[in-house]
Amino acid sequence: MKAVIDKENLLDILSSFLYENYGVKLKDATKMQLYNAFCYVIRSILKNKYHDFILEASKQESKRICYLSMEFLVGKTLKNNMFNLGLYDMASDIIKDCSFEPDEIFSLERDPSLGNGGLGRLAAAYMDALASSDYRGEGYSILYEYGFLRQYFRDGEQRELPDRWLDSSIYNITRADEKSVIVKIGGNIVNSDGNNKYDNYTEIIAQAYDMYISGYDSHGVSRLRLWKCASNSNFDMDAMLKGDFNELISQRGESELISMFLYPPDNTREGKILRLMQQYFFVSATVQQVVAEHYKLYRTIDNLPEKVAFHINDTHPAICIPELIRVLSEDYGADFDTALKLTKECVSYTNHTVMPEALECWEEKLFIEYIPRVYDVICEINKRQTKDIYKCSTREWNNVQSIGIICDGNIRMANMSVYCSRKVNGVSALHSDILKNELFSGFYNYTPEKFTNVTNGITYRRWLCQANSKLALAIDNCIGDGYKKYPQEMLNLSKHLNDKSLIDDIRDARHFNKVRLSDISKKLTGISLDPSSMYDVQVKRLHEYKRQLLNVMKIICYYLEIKNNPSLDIMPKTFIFAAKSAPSYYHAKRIIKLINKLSEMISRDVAVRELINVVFLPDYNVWLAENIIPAADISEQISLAGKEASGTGNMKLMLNGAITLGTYDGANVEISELVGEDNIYIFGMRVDDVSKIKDRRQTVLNSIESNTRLSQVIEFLRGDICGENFSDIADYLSEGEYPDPYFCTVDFDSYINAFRALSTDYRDTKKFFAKVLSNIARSGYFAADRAIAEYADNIWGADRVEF
Ligand code: 26V
Repeated sequence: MKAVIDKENLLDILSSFLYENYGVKLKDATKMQLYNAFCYVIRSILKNKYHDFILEASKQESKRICYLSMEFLVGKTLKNNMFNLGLYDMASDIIKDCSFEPDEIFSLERDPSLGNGGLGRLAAAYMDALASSDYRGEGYSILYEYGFLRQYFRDGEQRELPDRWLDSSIYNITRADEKSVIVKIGGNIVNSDGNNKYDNYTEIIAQAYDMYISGYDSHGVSRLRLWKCASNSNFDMDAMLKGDFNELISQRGESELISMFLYPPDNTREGKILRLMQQYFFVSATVQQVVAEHYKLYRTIDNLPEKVAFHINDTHPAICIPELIRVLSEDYGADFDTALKLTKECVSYTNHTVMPEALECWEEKLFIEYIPRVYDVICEINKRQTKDIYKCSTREWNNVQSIGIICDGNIRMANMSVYCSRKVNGVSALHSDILKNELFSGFYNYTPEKFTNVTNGITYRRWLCQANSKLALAIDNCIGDGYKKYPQEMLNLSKHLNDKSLIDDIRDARHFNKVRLSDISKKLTGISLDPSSMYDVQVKRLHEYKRQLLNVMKIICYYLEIKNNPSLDIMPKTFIFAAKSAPSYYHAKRIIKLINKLSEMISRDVAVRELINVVFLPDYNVWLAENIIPAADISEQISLAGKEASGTGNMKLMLNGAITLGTYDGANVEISELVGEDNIYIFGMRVDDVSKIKDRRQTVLNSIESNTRLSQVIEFLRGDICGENFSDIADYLSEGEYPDPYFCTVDFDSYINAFRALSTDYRDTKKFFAKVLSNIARSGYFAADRAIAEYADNIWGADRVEF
C-alpha cells in the first residue's frame, strides 16, 4: 500500500517538531521526545484525513453508524495507526537510525483500559474495520478517568489498584471544542394546566473528547467520541454566598463522579445509581447531539432512519431507545407513535451473553427517581407492547410472560432492546440459535425476521501483522501481502501445506515469540519459560463458566501422574494463564490464588519442574495479549457448552497458529467447521447433552465416583498447596445441593483424553505444523472487516463512502 506521506516529508515534519519544541536534532532526540514527535505527526495526519473523509461522506449523505458501547478496549494506538497509514516500516527505520528499537518507542504509550474483556475489544475492532472499509463509523462512550482495575498479586491473591490511565502519554484524545451537551437528571414531572413540566432537575455537562482511528489502506477514519462529565458552571450561588464551600465541592464532585470509573461496584444502591447515571449520561449526550446535527442538516427528522443507525453493544446503552423517543417527541414535535416508529427503524441490538445474572434489570424506582422522563417513555413502550401482543393471533401465554418489559417492579433491558430494534443479533452461529430458540424465543415467534447472526471478528492486522511480524513476513513471502486488505486470501496458504521452507519460517517465528514471552514473564513474575516446551495458553476474563478451574484440574492430574511415574517420557509443558477477576467475585479470586499457589509448589519441586511450569501473568491487557497469543501452541477454549457467546481470543489464537483444545461452544463451532476435525481437538458435552441432564447433582457425583483420577485431583485440593488449603474448591466441585455448577467434573475425562491426544501429536513436529498452517490459512473468515460488511448489509443498511 502507498504511505500517506513519503519519508522525506516525514523526516521534515519530525525534525521541525523536535527543533521547535525541544531545540534538538532528530539524531539527538531522547526516546520520549521522539515518541512525542511521532504522536504529533500521526495526530495531525489523522485529523486531516478525518476531515477529508467526512467532507466526502457528507457530500454523499452516507449513513452515520453510531456504535454505542460502555467499553472500547482500543489497546495502544500509535503503532496501529502507523501501520494502517502505511508508515510503519518507514517510522521503524527512522527510529532505528536514532539508535532505538521501534517497540521501545511504542511502549511509551499507555494501554488505555477502557474495557474489561471481549465486548470492549470487539467495539474497538469494529472502529478499525469500519474505517478500513470506508464506512462512516462513530463510536460513543465515556472518558473514564480510571480504567478497569490494575491487577497484582500478594501471596497469590489478586489485589487491585486504580488505573489512572489518562496521562500525557495519551496523545490522540483531544477535546472537541464547543461540543458539549447538557444532560438533565433527577427532578420530577409536574402537571400544571394539563401540561407536563420537568422541574427541579440537575444539569450536568457532557464535554466531548475525540480519538481518531485510521483504516488500513483506505480513506476512512473512525471517530471515537468519549464524553466527560463536568458540573454545570452555574453553580449554586446561594451556597457560594453563604460560604458553604463544602456543599459546592460536594455538588461538583457528585456530577464529576459519573465519568470517574469504569464499572463502579454495583453491590450497593449508590453503586447502582452511579452505573445508571453513567449509562444515561453518555447515551443522552450522544442522542441529543446526533439528532440535533441531523436536524440542522436536513430540517426534518422523518429521514432519520435513512441517515443514522444507532447500534447498542449489549444492553448497557439501551436507554438510548427511550431517550431517542423522548428527544424526537419533546424536542422535535413528533407524536409518540411516530417517535417510536422512527426509533425502531434506527436502533439495532447485539446480545453478548446468555448468562442470566448478566442480563440487565433495573428497579423501576431508580428510573422514577433519577430519570423520570425516560421512565414515562418506557411505560408508554410497555403499553404499546402489551397491545401488540393482544392483537397478535399466535400469542402464547408462556411467552408473553417472558417478553414483557416492565415486570415485578423491574425494567428488563434486553426485552426492551429486542422490542424496539430493527434487528437483533447474536455473536456466533450457535449463540444466535440459542437467542432464537431459548433466550428470546417468545420474540422470535412474533418477529422471526428481526433475528440474525453476525459471528464476531477481530482486527487481524493488529493480531497478526503487528503482534507477530515474523509470521506475517513468512506469509507475505509465500502468498504476497494482499491478505492484509482481503483476508480471504489467507486461504491461498492451504496450497502450501507441505512447503518446508514456509513451515520452517513459521516455526522460527513461533520460537522467537516464545523467547520474547519468556523475557516478559521473567520481568513480570520472575519466572522464565522454556521456549522448547509446549506453551498451553488460557487468557480471558476469569469466570466460572470459562472453566479455568477445569484447566487447573488437568494440570493437577498431569502433575500427579508424573509424581507417580517419574520416568514417564513426556514433553515439557508450560501452562500460561492471564485473567482479571471482578474485585468482588469470590470464586474467581480463589481460582486465581489456586493457580498461583500451584505454580509456586511446582516450581519448588525439583522432580517435576523441568516438565511442568505454571505461570499466571499479572494485569492482563491488550498489550500482554499481543505478546502471549503469538507464542501459544495450544489455545484453551473450554467453556461449558452454551455459555460462551462467541469468544474472540479463540480467533486471535487460531490466526497465530495455535491449535484449539475446546468445547463445542461459541465460535469454536465455526472454527471447527472451517479447519476440519483433524486440525482441532474438540471434547466434552454439547449444548444438547447439557440440557438433557436431569439430575445435575447425581450426574456430577457419578462422574467423580467413576473416575479415580478425578477423585484424586479433588483430594489433592484438600491437601496443603504451598501453605494454603483449597478444600472450599473441592467442596464446590463435589458437595452441597448444586455441586460443580459448570460441570468441570462431567467434562473432565474427555478433556484429559483430548489433551493427551494433542500432546502426542505435538511431538510429531511435521504433522503438528501442518495443522498450525491449516488453522492460519482458514482464519480469514474471522476478520472484523467481514463482520462489519455483514452488519452494514444486513443490519444497518449502510453503504461505503465511494472514492
Ligand atoms: C458479564 C457478567 C457479569 C456478571 C456475572 C456474569 C457475567 C457473565 C458474562 C458477562 C459478560 C457480558 C458481556 C460480554 O462481555 N460478553 C462477551 O462478548 C464477547 C464479544 O461478543 C464474546 O466474544 C464473549 O463470548 C462474551 O462473553
